[in-house]
Amino acid sequence: MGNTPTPRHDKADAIVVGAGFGGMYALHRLREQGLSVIGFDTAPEVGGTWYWNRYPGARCDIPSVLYSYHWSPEIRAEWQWSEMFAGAPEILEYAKFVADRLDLRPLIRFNTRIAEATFDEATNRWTVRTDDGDTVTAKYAVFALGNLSAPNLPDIPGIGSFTGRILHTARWPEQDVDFTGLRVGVIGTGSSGVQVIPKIAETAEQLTVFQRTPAFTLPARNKPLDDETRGFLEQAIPFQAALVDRGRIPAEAYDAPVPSREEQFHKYEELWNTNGAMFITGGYPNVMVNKEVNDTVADFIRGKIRETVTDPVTAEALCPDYAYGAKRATLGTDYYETYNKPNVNLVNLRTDPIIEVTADAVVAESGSHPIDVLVLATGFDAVTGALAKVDIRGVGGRRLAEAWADGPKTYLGVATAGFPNLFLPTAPGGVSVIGNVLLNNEHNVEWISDVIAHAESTGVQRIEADGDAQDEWMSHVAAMASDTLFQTADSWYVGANIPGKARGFNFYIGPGYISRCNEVAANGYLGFTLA
Ligand code: NA7
Repeated sequence: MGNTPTPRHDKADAIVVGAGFGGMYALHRLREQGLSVIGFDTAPEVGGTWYWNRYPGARCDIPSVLYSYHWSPEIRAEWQWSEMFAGAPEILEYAKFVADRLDLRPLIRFNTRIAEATFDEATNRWTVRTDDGDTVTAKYAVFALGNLSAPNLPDIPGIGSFTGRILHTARWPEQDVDFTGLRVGVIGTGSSGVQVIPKIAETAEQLTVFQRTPAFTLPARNKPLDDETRGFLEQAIPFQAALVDRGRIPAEAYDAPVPSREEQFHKYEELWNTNGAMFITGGYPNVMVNKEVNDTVADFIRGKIRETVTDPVTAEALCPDYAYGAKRATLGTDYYETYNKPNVNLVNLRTDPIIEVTADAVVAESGSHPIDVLVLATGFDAVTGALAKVDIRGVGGRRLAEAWADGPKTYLGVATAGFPNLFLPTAPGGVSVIGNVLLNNEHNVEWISDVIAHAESTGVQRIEADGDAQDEWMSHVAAMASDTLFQTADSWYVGANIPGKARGFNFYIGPGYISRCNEVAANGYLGFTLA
C-alpha cells in the first residue's frame, strides 16, 4: 500500500522509441535541431539488437568499418574496430561509446516499454503511455523499434513442460552460460543458429541441432583488422550511399550477361577462400533475377558442403534446395566443420519432425533426444512484429495493426497514411533491413529530421503521407520485387516464419531509393499533406 509511484506526465517536442542505432541518431539529430526529445527503450542499455543478441558467436556480417555511423568523421576517427566483423560485445561497446560521446543517456528512459501511442486530432500531438502508466505527449513520434527485435517463440507441443533451461538467442542472459558437460539442443539454423552452433559444440557434451531448413552459409574468414584493410574500407565509406541508391537489384540486373559456369566457379572459389561476405554484396548483379546464375552459386556452395561434411547423410541434409539468397545467406565460422565433431548430431526435421518436448527431451518421430538445455535460435516476428506489440492509434482511432492487417503499407518506408507526425525509420516498404541497416537508418533518420525541420520552420502542424502516394509507392515496391527470386522461399523476408502472418515481400530492392526520397523533399514533400 502506498508504494505505487505516481504516474508521470510529460511533454516534449518529439519522442523516440528504441535506442538502437536508428533511435540514437534520431535523438541526436532532433535535439541538435533544437527540439526537446524524450527517448525510451525496454532494455537497460542502448544498442538495440546488439544488447539483446548476446549469444556466443553473435557478430555482424557486414565489415564493422562500414557497419558504424558514417555521418560523423569525428566519431569514426575516435573509434577503432579490432576485427573485420566485430562481435556483438564490441558493437555494444561502440553503441555505448556513441551514447556517451553524444550525451544521449539523459534523454532516454531505459527499462521502459511503450504500450500505447495515440494521435489526438484536435491538438495534432501523440501521447505515448508506458506500461507503468506514465505518459508523454509530443508533436512527433519516431518509432525506431528494429526489424528483427520481436523474438519468435515456437509453439511446440509440450515445450512448457521442459524442466531444463530454455534460452532464446535474442534474449540471452547477461551472465555467460557454461555448457560444459551438458546435453544441448538447438532449434533453428538461420544466422543466429549458424553462429551459436559451433560455439556451443566447443564445450557441450552433446549438441543436437534440430534443422527445419538449411541455410546457405559462407565462411566469414574473420580476422583482426590491420591498417591496410581499415584504410581500404574507410575509402569505401563515401560510396556507401551510392550503393544504397544502386539498390539490391540494380538497374543493369536484368540485362547483365550470364557468365559461364567456369567463370562463376572461379570467382566463387576466390571469394570462398577470402571473404564470404562478398558473396552477399559482390557476386553478379543478376544473381537474384537470373535462375541460371543463382543455380550456379547454389551448386557451388552445395559442393563445398559435400566436400566439408564427412557423413554423406548429414551433408545432404545441410544442402539447401531453394534459391540462394531467397532466405538471407548467413556468414559462419567453422559451421559445416562442426558437424564432423563426434559430439554433434543433426536432426533433419523435414524427414524426422519434432513430435513434442517433454520434461527432459525433444522427441522427434524417430526417437527421443535427451537434453539439459534447449536453445531457440528461432528468429523473429520480423519487420512488423515489434510495432504490432504497441497499440498505435492514428486518425479516427484506427489501429496500425488494423491498417496493416493485409500487410504493411508505407510511403518511402518512413511514414504511413492515417498516422500523421509518426515516423518509422527503416519501416517496411523502404530499404528497411536489406543491405546495411545502419546506413539505411542513417539515411531515413536524416530524411525524417529534415522534414521535421521543414515543418518547424514553416509552421506546419501536421504531416501525413497521402493514401494515393502510398499506394503508388507500394505498387512500385512490389513491382521491383515481383520478378526476383527473393519471394521464392518461405522466409522471414516474406513473413512465412510466423503462422497466420500476411505473406509479402515489403522491401524496396530496386534502384533509385535515395534519389526518390530527395525528389520528394525537393518538391515540397510531394505525396505528403502538410497542414
Ligand atoms: P531466422 O533466419 O528466421 O532463422 C530462424 C531459424 O529457426 C530457421 O532455421 C527456422 O526454420 C527455424 N525455426 C523457426 N521456428 C521453428 C520451429 N517451430 N521449428 C523448427 N525450426 C524453426 O532467424 P535468425 O535469428 O537466425 O536470423 C534473423 C536475422 O537476424 C538474420 O537473417 C540476419 O539478418 C540477422 P525455417 O527456415 O523457418 O524453416
